Amino acid sequence: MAASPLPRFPRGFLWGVSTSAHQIEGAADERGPSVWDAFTALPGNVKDGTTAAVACDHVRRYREDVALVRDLGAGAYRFSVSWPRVLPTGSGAVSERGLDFYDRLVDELCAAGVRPVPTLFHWDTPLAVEEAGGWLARATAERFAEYAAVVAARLGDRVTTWLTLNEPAEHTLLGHAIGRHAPGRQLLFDALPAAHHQLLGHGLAVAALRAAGAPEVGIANSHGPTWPASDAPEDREAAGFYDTLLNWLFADPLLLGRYPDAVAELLSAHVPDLAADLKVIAAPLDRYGVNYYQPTKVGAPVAHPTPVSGLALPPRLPFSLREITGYPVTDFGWPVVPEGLTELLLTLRERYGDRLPPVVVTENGCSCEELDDQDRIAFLDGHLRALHRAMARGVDVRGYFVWSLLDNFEWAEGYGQRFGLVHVDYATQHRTPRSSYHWLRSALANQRG
Ligand code: GBH
Repeated sequence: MAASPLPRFPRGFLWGVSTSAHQIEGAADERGPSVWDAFTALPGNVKDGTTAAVACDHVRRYREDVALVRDLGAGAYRFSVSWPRVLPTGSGAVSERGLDFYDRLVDELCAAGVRPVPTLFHWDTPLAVEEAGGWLARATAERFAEYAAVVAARLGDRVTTWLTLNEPAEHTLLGHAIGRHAPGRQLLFDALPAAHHQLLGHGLAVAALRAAGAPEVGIANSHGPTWPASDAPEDREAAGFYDTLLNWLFADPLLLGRYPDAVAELLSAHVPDLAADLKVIAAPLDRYGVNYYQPTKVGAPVAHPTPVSGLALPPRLPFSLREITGYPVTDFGWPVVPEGLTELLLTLRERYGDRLPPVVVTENGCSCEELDDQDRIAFLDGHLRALHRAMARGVDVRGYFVWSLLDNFEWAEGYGQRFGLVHVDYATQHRTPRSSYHWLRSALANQRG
């Protein structure tokens, strides 16, 4: 148990927990297929050979899950809407059954006094949209905005806070550049149009949400400090380039209305009118969501890259990942570096100044299997203190969401990594709150007291 109580966060600070549709919902036969259904069907793509066909059976058990959020004392619940559950082929015919599910979920949350915070896209592109080119095709951005309008028309009377995309950086890198995630493309730098079209889809969706009267709109981007492997110029240069791809490729267009130079050059060959698109992409936002897990150490390319934190990058890239040592690691092998969150938030504030909207940490958490998960308590305690330090130094942060409420389908890791405050026994679907759940509940009660 953490020794001293957490520092006090401002009144009105939004405390929440996060999940995503594909990772918890199950009921795959009640929606259209997504790229993840196709990807998990191929042997070798998911470590334990599992799929998310049932996952946490959340579509049937959502009432129990909302009760867990309520009893935790959280003020908000971030979930994602499955595009193929609402539009089985991505556009055209709406599934009333699918929309009804989110309608009931939102009602249940409101009745429990929990603010619903939907994310419109957490990586589960409808298969039909993928077959028409997926995020490599410009038309997907338009289909996405139409889908956003459908969801907003149904839920907009009760939802105040919307997020468009989850981590377009990871979806580009893992899904389109190196093929570790669905849709499994290995395009390296030719994946950049997928980044641009996600951003364009975001901008068009913001317009659709505004037209539907949405009061608060944001995005959830993955961020982490990039640490150069050494002071040698070649390591610094490699780290700077990686930093651009992970952190600034997505944030600069959103917040400054331009791409970093290195990226603009690579993209201009693929995009007819970059300047016009950037105007759409840079639509003002009310919240800037930050998903933080860890810093990354990066150096010059090496002949034989070794996997770091379970991630192996192909050899032809102009940088290589290096092991961060000297910190505790999670079950996943990721280093636990709370001060990286302070550093990151200060960097965002410095880079964007007043153009940075109020920040919400939309994901932070760790993989830890034990029911008495003291390591997760230490992780959350450390990161909340680090967050508070950034706030004390002037970063405007309005909320913090733990990833995740429940153990769930952890993408290419299958069910092997467990991020839940609540343990899920997949054989029985029994939910058991871990020690961290009880710890967080009393920390939140203290904040209110
Ligand atoms: C999030 O992605 C996702 O939004 C969520 O769905 C997922 O379940 C959760 O995190 C846990 O994984 O660069 O070698 O140091 C997080 C993206 C990608 C962040 C890998 C940490 C570490 C690998 N993560 N990265 S490395």
